[in-house]
Amino acid sequence: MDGMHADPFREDVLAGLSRPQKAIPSRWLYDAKGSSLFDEITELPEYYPTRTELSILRDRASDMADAVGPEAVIVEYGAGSLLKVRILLDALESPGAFVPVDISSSHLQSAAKDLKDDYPDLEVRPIVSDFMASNLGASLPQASGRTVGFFPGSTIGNLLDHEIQRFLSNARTDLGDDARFIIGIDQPKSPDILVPAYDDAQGVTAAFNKNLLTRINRELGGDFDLDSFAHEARWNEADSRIEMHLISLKAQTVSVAGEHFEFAKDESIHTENSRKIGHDRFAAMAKAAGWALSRKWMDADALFAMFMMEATS
Ligand code: AVI
Repeated sequence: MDGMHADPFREDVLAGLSRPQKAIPSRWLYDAKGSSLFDEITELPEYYPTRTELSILRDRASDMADAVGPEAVIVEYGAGSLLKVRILLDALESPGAFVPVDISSSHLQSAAKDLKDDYPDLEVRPIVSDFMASNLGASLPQASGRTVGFFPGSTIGNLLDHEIQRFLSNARTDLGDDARFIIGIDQPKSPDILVPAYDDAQGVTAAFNKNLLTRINRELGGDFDLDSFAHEARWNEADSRIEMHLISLKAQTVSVAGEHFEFAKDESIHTENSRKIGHDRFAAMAKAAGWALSRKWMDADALFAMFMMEATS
């Protein structure tokens, strides 16, 4: 065992391909190519979540701002382009500070600088951190307003149950007793809408999923033949989630980092869960972590929800 050279990607892939149901955590989908394919996904006609959440924000930002109150400190988890938070910031009464938290330092610094250029009077204090590993309490600026978490994008749906509980509990501790939290969550709906959203006609989501195999080939010396695997989006009704799989089109052996893995024809690698969490389920998760749901904003078709939580004592 060579602890000095631990490579979490290698470990996750080798362990994941050794399971009876082969599975690789979805965070590894996001190398540079995967991140740009995801940006393309958000513009697809079938992928409704991004544009629906933006429309909810635009329509309801002043209501959200009233619920937040003046001089608030906004803490955005897993901050990306910072496009969505601008809509909230524009509606807030004299926001106290903005704290974007993201694992990618270069991305975070440039997005924070662009934001600062447009909001010269706002204190912007980026924190480079995995939002899951957060212990941000001491780093947060003091202001006379509330501390408010902001987590748009339904990224919470890509986490496992225990990860959601850990994330919400950490946020409750970090944000403090008078905190609020605004979170965007995709809602359960017909598979006739869900499946095409994750298996679009142009094949962008298929390319996003298969890019994981390209990444394994490049970074871990794998020999996956991309034409021997197909993308599949599967609705799992019992767990209220879309699953992405890569299906082996034939019986084959693949090697990765010198290890060999057998695939039967039609056997899959499970690469992502995207859970659709409705009101009651999310209220129970929030309650277990010290939060109460206090508001909900949805689009007219109830495709997507933004919830507000309040810290409970
Ligand atoms: C980032 N996340 C919220 C996306 C989702 O919808 O679960 C990732 C994604 N996977 C396929 N398409 C989009």
